[in-house]
Amino acid sequence: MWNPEKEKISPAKLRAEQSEALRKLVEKLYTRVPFYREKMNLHNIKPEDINSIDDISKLPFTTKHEMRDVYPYGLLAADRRDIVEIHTSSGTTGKPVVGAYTHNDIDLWAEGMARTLSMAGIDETDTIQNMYGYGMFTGGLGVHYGTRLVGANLLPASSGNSKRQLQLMQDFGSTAISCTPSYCLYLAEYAQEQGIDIRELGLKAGFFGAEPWSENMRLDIQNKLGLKAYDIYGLTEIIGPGVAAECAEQQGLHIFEDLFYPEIINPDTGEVLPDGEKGELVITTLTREGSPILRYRTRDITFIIPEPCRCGRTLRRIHRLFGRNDDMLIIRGVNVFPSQIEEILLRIEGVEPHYQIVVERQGMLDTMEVRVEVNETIFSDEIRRLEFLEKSIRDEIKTGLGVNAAVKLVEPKTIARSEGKAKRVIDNRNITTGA
Ligand code: DLL
Repeated sequence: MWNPEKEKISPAKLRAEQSEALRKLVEKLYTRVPFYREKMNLHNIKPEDINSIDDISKLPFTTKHEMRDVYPYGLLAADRRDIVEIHTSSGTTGKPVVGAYTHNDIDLWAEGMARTLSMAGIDETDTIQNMYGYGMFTGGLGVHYGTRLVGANLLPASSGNSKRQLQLMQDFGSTAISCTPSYCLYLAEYAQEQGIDIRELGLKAGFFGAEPWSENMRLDIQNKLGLKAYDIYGLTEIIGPGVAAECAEQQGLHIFEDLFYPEIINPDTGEVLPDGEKGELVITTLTREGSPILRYRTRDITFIIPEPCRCGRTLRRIHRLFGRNDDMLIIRGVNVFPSQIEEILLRIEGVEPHYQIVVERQGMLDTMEVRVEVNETIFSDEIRRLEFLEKSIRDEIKTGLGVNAAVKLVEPKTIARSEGKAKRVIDNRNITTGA
C-alpha cells in the first residue's frame, strides 16, 4: 500500500480531515475566485455556513458548461506565478476545460497515481511502458508522475506506433503497461499479425481507463495479454487519472476520498443519493490549489459500493463506470449505455471486441444498429450461419436490455482502431445534448 495512513484511515478521522479541508477550500474560493463568490452569493451561502463535510450539499454544483464559459483562467485560485503546468480536455464538443497545477498539485497528482500503481504491486523493480498520449491530455503525464514517485523504470512511450511499442516491450522487458483498453486490444491484434506472442513478454499488470469498458472486455484483455487488467479513473477537470483505481480484488475502484470528495446525485433533481444507489458522480477537489472545483458534475454514472473491501483499504469504492450521461442512448424510451451492449457482445462466441453503434432518427423514433466484427472463421462461413449469429445477438440485446437493435456483422479489422479513446457511437440524430 502506497500510503497506508490515508488508504486505511478511520472513517472518523477521514470526516474530520474532509471537514477541515472543505472549510478552507470554501473560504479560499469565496475570497479568490469571483466565479465562486458570485455563485455562492446567488445561493445565499457564506463561508461561515460551511462547518463540516455534511454541509457540502448546501453548496452549488459546478458544470462543464460553466467551466467553458470562464475559459481559460476563470477558475484559477492561485497566483499565475505559482502555476507550473496546464492541461486541457480535447474540446471535441466545444471549448476545452482547463486544469491548472501548482507544484503541490503535481505532487497531489503523483500521490493519486502512486496509490493507483501500488494497488497492482508496482515498485522499483518494475518497468512501466506508458502508452497514454503525452501532451495536453492528462493520461500521459499523470501516469508519468506517479511512476516516478513509485520509482519504477519508466518508458514514456506515449501513444501510437505499435511496431515501436512492441519493440520497446521486448527490448526493455516491460512488466506493466498503461493505455486505453481499446488500444490495448488493438496492440494485441497487431502483435499477433507480427507473429509475436504478447503473452510471452512477461507483462503482469495493465492500467486501463479514459473510456468505459466492460467486465467482459477485461476478461478478454487479461486472456489475450496474460496480465491483470486494472480499471483506473480520472478526469481533466479534477486532476487527470489518479482519482480512483482498482486494487487487486478488482471489485470496484477505491476513490481517493481524502483528496477528492465523492457524491452520487440524481442527475435530474440534483438530490444526493445514499451509497448503493446509481446516479451521477459529483466530485469536490479538497486540497487542490491551482484550479480547485466545487461539486463538479462529472456526468459519469456509477454508485458507491457500501461494503468494505477485502483488501483492507477503508477508502470507499465506486462501481466500474457505466458510461457518461451524454453517451447514454435512449432508444424508444429505454436507457442504454454502449458498455452494456459491449458486455453482451463479448459473451458471444466468435464476436471480436471491436464494435460501433450507429443511432439514427426515423420520424420521432430512434433506431440503433450495432456493427460488430466477427472472426475470420465465422465471416467466411455460410450466409445462413451468419444470419443465425446476427439473430442471436439481436435476441440477447432484446432480452438483456429490452431494446430492439439491428445487428450487422462486419469483416475482421474493418472497424476503425484507436490509439486513444475509441469512438463507439456514431450519432446521426443531430440532437444537441448541451454537454
Ligand atoms: O481520460 C483521464 C484519464 C487518463 C483517466 C488515463 C484514466 C486513464 P478526460 O480526457 O478529461 O480525462 O476524460 C475524462 O473519461 O469523465 C469518463 O467519462 C471517462 N473515463 C475516464 N476513466 C474512465 C474509466 C481522462 N476507467 C472522462 N472508465 C471521464 C470509464 C472513464 N470511463
